[in-house]
Amino acid sequence: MRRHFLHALAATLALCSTSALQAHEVKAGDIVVLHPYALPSLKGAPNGIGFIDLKNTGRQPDRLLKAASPAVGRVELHEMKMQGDVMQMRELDGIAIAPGATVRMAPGGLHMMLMQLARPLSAGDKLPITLTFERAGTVNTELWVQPRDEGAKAMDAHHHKH
Ligand SMILES: [Cu+2]
Repeated sequence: MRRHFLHALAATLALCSTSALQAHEVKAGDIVVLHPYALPSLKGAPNGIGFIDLKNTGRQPDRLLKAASPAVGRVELHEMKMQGDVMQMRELDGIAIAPGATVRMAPGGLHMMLMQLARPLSAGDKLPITLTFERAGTVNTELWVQPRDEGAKAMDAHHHKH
């Protein structure tokens, strides 16, 4: 029994250190930017795709106005939605974050389109990115390039272990 317990503990510790390595966060005023990441780019693809979660810990609504990175031509805020049977992507002029709310970007939903990559994105790369909020101002962070599964695992570990 004791042996099993130790195994479980070791597994938990391994998960936690994994999430610490793969998830990071940064604060701008009342906004917490959680685990910014990007997917490795597909071979020959001109564009990449990145994700962040935005938590508003304040009492005022805020809005992500734009994102920019020196590593790409420009960053667009996009939303994917099913229109009937067709998945459609449209550019947003901002993303509202209500007080107390967490806005999650994810494959198939809100995302940042990294247009005109200077070079392909490979797992392990870190892409500097600057986010500008209406109230919280500007904050710099990095998109960590990792395959989708690792990103999801890191998020699960983060959300379930704390
Ligand atoms: Cu897009």
